[in-house]
Amino acid sequence: MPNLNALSHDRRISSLLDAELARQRRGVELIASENFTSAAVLRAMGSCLTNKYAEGYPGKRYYGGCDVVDEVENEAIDRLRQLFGVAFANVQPHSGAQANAAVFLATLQPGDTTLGFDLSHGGHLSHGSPVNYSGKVYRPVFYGVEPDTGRIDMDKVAEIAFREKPRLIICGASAYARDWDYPRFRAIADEVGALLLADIAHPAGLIAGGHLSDPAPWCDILTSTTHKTLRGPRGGIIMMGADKPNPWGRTTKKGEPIPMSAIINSGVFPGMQGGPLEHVIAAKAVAFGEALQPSFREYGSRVIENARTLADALTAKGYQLVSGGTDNHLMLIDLRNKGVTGRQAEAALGRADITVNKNMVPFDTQSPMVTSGIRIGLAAMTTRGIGRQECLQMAEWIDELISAPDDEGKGRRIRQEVNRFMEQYPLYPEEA
Ligand code: DSN
Repeated sequence: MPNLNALSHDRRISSLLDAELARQRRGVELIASENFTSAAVLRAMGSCLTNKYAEGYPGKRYYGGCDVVDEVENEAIDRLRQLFGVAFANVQPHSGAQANAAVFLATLQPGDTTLGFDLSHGGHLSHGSPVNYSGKVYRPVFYGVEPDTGRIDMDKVAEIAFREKPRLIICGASAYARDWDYPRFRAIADEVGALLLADIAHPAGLIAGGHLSDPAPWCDILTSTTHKTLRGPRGGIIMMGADKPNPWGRTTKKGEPIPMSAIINSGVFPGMQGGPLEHVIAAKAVAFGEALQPSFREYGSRVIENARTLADALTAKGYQLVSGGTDNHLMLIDLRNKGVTGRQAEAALGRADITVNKNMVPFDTQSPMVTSGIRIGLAAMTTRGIGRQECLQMAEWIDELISAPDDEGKGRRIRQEVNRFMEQYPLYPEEA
């Protein structure tokens, strides 16, 4: 654990780090995309590797002095390949959005059609949103969920794909509580001649633990973040189940086919990024090592159990969950029957140190800054050690606060209960 006292000469930043650590310790963290890393991951992040430039890849760098970081990066690659049982891994993307950008750059031409999950139904900005490069440079079309089921109808995906002829189909989301039908996506991609990308940023840790369907045998390329259910440092990765010659017939100067792995690597560097963050890559390696332990599989089971317990408890209190429940670590709650917006609910819960994010629900009539829903995830609280009883307690607090979103007295009272409760689940106890 990096010692925060080492920052004592910079009182301003030191006190802000202390304040953030205190906030993380005392609150109930239900943001579905967050988690708490181990102290070992933090230690690697705060290491001397941040001082090193290493543009290129292990053994082929544009800087001297890379012997050690080459070993670090190779170790991260090997562990990631083992974790997901894949042939190829690139651990350099700085984030999930940059991993996606590198794949788009490597596999598409400007103006090519992409087919992704609608952002307003739970998709991601980097899958073709008009405000993102992916919607400005390419021609995005979307599938979504059905109004009555809240689930993706694969026949509709097929219909859109046959009509629009995308070059790339993307499965994966930021706020979809259900597993994915990768074999059917594969069949559709094959029929229209598209590449298939699975963005597993949210469920990656649950896939690695064997709790959800494995996209690697079906999808050409996988992208992910490393900091959500995978519980590593903030960052991105790209993988392929198998390496193959590129499908466009691109060859080297000697006329040899260029493998997809080389095309994806060049999409990351020099395509999208300069120097890799080797301190983050070291922290990724530490996290992948942790995820290879049997305890990580048990953690994944508990995440899913906790999510189901909270989902059932909220449903019993009259909350409407999009798709009626969850298969993974998260749930999307449509608050329209409660007469409360997502923004109001986020603020009411925040006053009691329960952190969630407001979230659009499918067919939302509110703006993205207001929204009709909230998204809740259990990855972070499961890391802190909670189980079934604690999920039931959280359902009580959530319901009390959302039922009276302007009651500041109730917010103060529940905040005290939350803070006392969290004292039982210490975070980084070695840090003063
Ligand atoms: N911002 C992330 C999330 O919250 O799901 C996705 O990039």
